[in-house]
Formats: sequence, C-alpha cells, structure tokens
Amino acid sequence: MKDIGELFDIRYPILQGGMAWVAEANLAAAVSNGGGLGVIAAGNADADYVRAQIRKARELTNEPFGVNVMLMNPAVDEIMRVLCEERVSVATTGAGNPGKYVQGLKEAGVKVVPVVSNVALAIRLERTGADALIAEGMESGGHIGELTTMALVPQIVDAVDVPVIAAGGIADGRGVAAAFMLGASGVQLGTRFLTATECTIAQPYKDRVLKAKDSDTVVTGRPTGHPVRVLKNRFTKEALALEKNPGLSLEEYETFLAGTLRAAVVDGDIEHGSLMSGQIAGLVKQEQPAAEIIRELFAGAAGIYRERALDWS
Ligand code: TUI
Repeated sequence: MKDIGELFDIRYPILQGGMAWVAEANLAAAVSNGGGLGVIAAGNADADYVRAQIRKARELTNEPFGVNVMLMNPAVDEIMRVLCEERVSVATTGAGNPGKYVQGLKEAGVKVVPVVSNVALAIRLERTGADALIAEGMESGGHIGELTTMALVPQIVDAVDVPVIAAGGIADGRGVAAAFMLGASGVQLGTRFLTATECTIAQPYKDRVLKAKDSDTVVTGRPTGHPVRVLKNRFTKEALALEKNPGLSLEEYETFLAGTLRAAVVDGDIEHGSLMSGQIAGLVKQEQPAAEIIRELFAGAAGIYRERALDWS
C-alpha cells in the first residue's frame, strides 16, 4: 500500500484537519510532535497571519507540518506564495479546486494534498499533480460535500493511483481500521482534535463537543451553496428558520452568518456561535493530549486487525 508515513516523513499515517480559527500553531505542533502531521489552518486569515503561524510552529516542533488553505479566502494567492517561500512540507486545500496552484507549490517542494468530495475532482487533481488526496465525507464538520465517507473513499481509491486519506466520521481506532479497510492509506481527523489539550479554542466549545450526542449536528448554509455542519444551538435554530423564509436575500443571510465561527472559537459563545463539528462528536468523551489521542487511535486499530480474523469461507 502507498505509504503516507513515508510521503510526509511522519510516524503515524494521520493528518489533523485544517479547522479555520481552531488549527493554529499550538495544536499543529502538538500533533506533529505526537507523530502525525499537524496542520495550521489559514481559514479566512491574511498571509501575514499564516507566515507568523508557520514560524511559531517551527519554534514548537522540528517535525514536518502542513498548512490548510481555504480556497474561498480572498488572500489565497498571497497565502500560496507564503507557503512556497516558507517551504512548508505540505499544503492541504479545501472548499474549492486548487488546480492552478499545484505546479507552483510542487516546484517549491511543497506537497499538495487537496480535499475532494467527489470522484470527478479527484481524477482532475491527480492529473494536475496532487501528491495525495483527502476524501472527505459529509459526516465531517464544517463545509461538506454530498457523499458519505463509506461511499466516497472506496470510489476515489478505485479512481486514482495517488494515496487517499479518509476523513469524516473517524474518531477512534475502529474508524481508523475501517478507513484502511476501504482502501485508504491514511486518515484525517478534526473533531477528535477539537478537544485535544493543546487545542486553544474556548472551553465552552470543547465542553459542548464532549457533551454532544449522535444526532446533535445539523447542516446550515445550504442557500449560500456552502453547506456547513455544526452543533445544534440557538444560532442553528435561527439559521434554519431564516433558510425557510422565501423572502430571504443571500446578502442578509451572509450578514447573519458573518463572524459566527469566531464567536464560537474565540469568545466561547455556544449560543450564537457556529460550533463546527462532525457527526462523530458523540464518540469524543475526554480532553486528552494530541500525542495520546494518536497513540490510542493506532493502538486501537492495530488491536482490531489482530483480533478480528473474520472467516466467511
Ligand atoms: O473545507 C472544508 N471544510 C471547511 S472550510 C470552512 S470555512 C467556511 N466557512 C463558512 C462557509 C464555508 C466555508 C469550514 N469548514 N473541508 C474540505 C472540503 N472541501 N469539503 C468540501 C470541499 C470542496 C468543495 C468544493 C472541495 C472542492 C470543491 O470544488 C468545487 C470545484 O470548484 O470543483
């Protein structure tokens, strides 16, 4: 099998999701020090912020790490330049097609790993030169596609030759083992790292994830064309009510959404904030250091491989 550990020069084949506002240098360095690939999220920030975070992460770890570029960010050209100048190990991308940036990044020695949510884009980006792909199912938190991880991962694995990293709905060793059974060469987790000790989000947000049940997430933002999975609260009740209003203008709705992620992450406003989280939050029960999370995930997966010798012959 294609080896993600070798590709990224990391011990365990795991990436931390590039969660906007959440995934800053502190969390990324902790994941990289734990043997995974930590990822700094550019989110909607400017290029100076991204450069400062890269330099901060370099002070906190000697291990490789990545930067996630959210392609709807208006500063995306400048951020891509920073990634090349700083010779970051890996660029992951989300919320769009990174095609026009792939060659430039690769020439600068940056490995390019786009998130894809369908087979057509996976095939296009492999041809463009992507080093690996993240197949992200709609169980994920934040901006999502249409397909589930279970359906998406094997179809992308069959369609491309580059390694495929599974994301969406994975939070323990069972999920990791399942992803590999579907043909993935690695996993990316976001929600589980939201409650890492080193994750600097406001405590009420962490506590809400730790208390979440299976059916506590909903999808908001459909009228904008960018559906976003979040934990239910007063904000989602109001958002979904607005979405049903036929008189709603897109501008009005976008004004309503503006700043709600920051409110959750920075201010800990769990009523009016957008608490992005995957469906698997119900499985996340304790705050733990990132390195411990990673060890537990792979010890769990390895145990399943040893114990479950299924025989239907
Ligand atoms: O990007 C994510 N998750 C995100 S981004 C984000 S910030 C945001 N906030 C509010 C509204 C929208 C975004 C929060 N969470 N995950 C990766 C991902 N990428 N999921 C889906 C996609 C995607 C969507 C369309 C990838 C490619 C794509 O291509 C469209 C095209 O141009 O072909």
